Amino acid sequence: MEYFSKVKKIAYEGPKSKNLFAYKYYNPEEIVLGKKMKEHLPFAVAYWHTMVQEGGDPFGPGTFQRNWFGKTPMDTAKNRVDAIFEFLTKLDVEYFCFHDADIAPQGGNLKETNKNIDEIVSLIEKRMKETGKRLLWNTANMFSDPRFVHGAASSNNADVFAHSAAQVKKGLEVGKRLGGKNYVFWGGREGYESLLNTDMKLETDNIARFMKMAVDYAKEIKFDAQFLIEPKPKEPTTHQYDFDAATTIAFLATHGLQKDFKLNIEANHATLAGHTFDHDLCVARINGMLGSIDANQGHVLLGWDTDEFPTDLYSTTLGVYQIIENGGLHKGGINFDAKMRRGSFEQDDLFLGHIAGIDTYARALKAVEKLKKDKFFEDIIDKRYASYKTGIGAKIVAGQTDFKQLEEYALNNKNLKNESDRLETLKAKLNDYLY
Ligand code: XLS
Ligand code: NI
Ligand code: NI
Repeated sequence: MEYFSKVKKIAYEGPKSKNLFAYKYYNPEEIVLGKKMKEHLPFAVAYWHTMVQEGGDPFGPGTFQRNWFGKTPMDTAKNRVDAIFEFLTKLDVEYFCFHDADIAPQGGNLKETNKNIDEIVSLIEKRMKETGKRLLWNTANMFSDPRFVHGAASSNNADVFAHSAAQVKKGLEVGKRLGGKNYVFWGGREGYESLLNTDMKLETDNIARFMKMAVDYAKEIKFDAQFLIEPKPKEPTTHQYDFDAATTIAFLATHGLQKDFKLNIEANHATLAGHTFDHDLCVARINGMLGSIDANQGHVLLGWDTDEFPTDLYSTTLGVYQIIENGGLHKGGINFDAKMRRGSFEQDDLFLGHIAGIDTYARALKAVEKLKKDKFFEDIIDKRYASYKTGIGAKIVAGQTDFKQLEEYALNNKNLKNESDRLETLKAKLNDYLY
């Protein structure tokens, strides 16, 4: 059956087009900064938001009209496979991402669950071959089921740790079978509510043990995906262990895991942590840890993970700038971890949300192209740090000086003078590039 029968393949029609179901800026084959747009921006659709969300909120049930519900959970799961591949094909997006729990329903026990997964994975594999679509990453949902009430790898209950290990083991096998490019850990309930009852050292050491076992198993089965950790500061727990990029990098370094992992940076998680999107991307990038992106945005007035489609050109442009400075995302991609607002309940709205996000990233890429051509940021940085190019500054950077020399320099220096940043002018100039 055709699930989106009213929608034809979304094509580039240019900025003047009035057709809602068309790209105005995303022109996949267009060359920007030496590469095709689609190579700069390897988009992915998130199974959980697009196929599974029903649009409920704490005050009311779901509103989303979807035509893939079947008689049994397995029927629905099978219909969803057909629906997502139709969606990817019509949207002209190459990648998708999923949690184990998104694709197949839980059985009465682990064995039955794995059987359900295998059955659905066979269907996915078939559709991937037919359509050429690819798996950007998969992950394990170790937060929804009540067994994860106290965490997964950080649970106080070793049986839950073991169950989680079995789940990730299966996830790695599935990732390998489907040729997944990355494997993601978002530490859903890996955090704590209160130190009154928490052994933080044991919990974080256990997470590290868990990660090591995952890396070892992937090697054993020759699954060469890039492992990614997705930082998030709060929600659901008060103190999430992977607070932000810096905290997560420190955790990986402490436990000797830095070379086995990179980060999946989500825009709304960065802002929840009190950072900008580009801040967390930059922290990851300068540490050689920028792996992939969960594209979305928070609402400026709401303090939680609202997972809106990214339409803010300002923050997206600064984000794309970091991708370009990173030399691209390599194995990573741009996954729309974004959902429709409850009021956008028609099934076609799923296209419109993705088109809005994709066009925003495309416009951002074009803005970055102009910024790079003008050496906008390069000139600012060059000028601002010029004192490190010559004289004492050059010596500091080359590691050719010490405190005694620096004291001597300071004692003789009659001319210490700072310059104004003129940040207001810079911000106003940046606006010229955005619209
Ligand atoms: C939740 C996370 C989640 C991860 C995948 O806030 O963003 O959706 O991306 O588990
Ligand atoms: Ni995410
Ligand atoms: Ni999120």
